[in-house]
Amino acid sequence: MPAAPWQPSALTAEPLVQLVDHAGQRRVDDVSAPYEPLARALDADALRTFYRDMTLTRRFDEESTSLQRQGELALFTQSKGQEAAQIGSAHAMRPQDWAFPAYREHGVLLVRGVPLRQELHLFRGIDHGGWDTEQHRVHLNTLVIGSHALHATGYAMGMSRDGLVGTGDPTKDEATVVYFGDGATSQGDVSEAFNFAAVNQAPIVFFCQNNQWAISVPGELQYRGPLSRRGEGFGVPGVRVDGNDALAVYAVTKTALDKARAGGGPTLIEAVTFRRGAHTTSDDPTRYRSETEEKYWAERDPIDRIVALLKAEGAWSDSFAARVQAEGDEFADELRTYVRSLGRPDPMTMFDNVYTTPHAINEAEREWMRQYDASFKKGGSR
Ligand SMILES: Cc1ncc(C[n+]2csc(CCOP(=O)(O)OP(=O)(O)O)c2C)c(N)n1
Repeated sequence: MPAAPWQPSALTAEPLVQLVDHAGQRRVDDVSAPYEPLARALDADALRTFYRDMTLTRRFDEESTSLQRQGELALFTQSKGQEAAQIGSAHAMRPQDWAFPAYREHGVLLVRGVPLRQELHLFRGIDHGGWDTEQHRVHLNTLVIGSHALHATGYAMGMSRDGLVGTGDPTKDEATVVYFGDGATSQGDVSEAFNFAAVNQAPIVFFCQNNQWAISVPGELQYRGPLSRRGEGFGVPGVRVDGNDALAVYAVTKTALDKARAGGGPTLIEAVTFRRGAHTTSDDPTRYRSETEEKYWAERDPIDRIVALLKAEGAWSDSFAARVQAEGDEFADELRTYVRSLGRPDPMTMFDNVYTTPHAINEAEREWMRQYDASFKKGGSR
């Protein structure tokens, strides 16, 4: 008997908001209808900006991966395939909102104006990124899976206590978006965050990019019920959206953020997407996933989809594509030059900026490290 055709596990019968199909055609059904007007309100310029941002994010992936292969970075986490989820959701934010990323939200950082080259400090082992979090309203990356869901919830609760929620003034009301993966939902921290957020009606959007793999662990070994319903028992309503459809992601996130800022409490968004690259540059996905699966998702690539939409709607031109390409080339050149100029940091800098005021343990550790380092220099073996 021939084997049953491969089926993506994330594509269950669970309702999914989709406004543009993978051939770039607009569509609407009962589930997506409430979101359709928000996507229709995006004009051709806005859609071209989505394309530009997604393309630059992918370029960042490609260049950073090459830099890692050349020994300029210790590690890199690609966002290839997840650009629509990131660009669509980040464009739904207002300037005063806050984002709490995990470690592959390069597209979110780009939209928020964080210089992406600065994110590479982390992957080179220089510092934790070190961008001005207040200026961009983007927290530093978090590599401890799921922990930042609690930090973001606490931050959102602070927004409520500071009287920045439900005032009715769109320039004042604030909300928080926290990004995490499907694997993070298995962490207790994420469940605790759901509970705190619901009980306190915190202005927060939990944005889960279900890219179908937690390193080598597939969805079917991570959860039995749909992730979009994971918050319901805590009192956090959920929405499942096609994470490769930037328009649907934008509309769903904007709806959830507007509700949060107005005092309507948290929402969980499950953006169904696919990590097209490796988990990190240390991983080899060919060891655990099939070519059939990769091909299926390559045909649903988010950038190809928005190109098809722009072409179908007469919003595409070769000169526009060339401009974005030139911008990408310049960005990539600048990124390479910058990373190579960073050199190696003095190991002692790891003790700087740990505490705002002098701290006895920090000072003792600094002194131990200084002596340890000096011991190598004496023997001349370092
Ligand atoms: C608390 C904790 N446990 C384990 C790890 C090791 N780890 C790093 S990434 C990862 C998988 C995360 O998968 P997911 O949340 O789906 O995010 P993705 O990397 O797919 O975006 C794990 C288990 C970690 N960093 N932190």
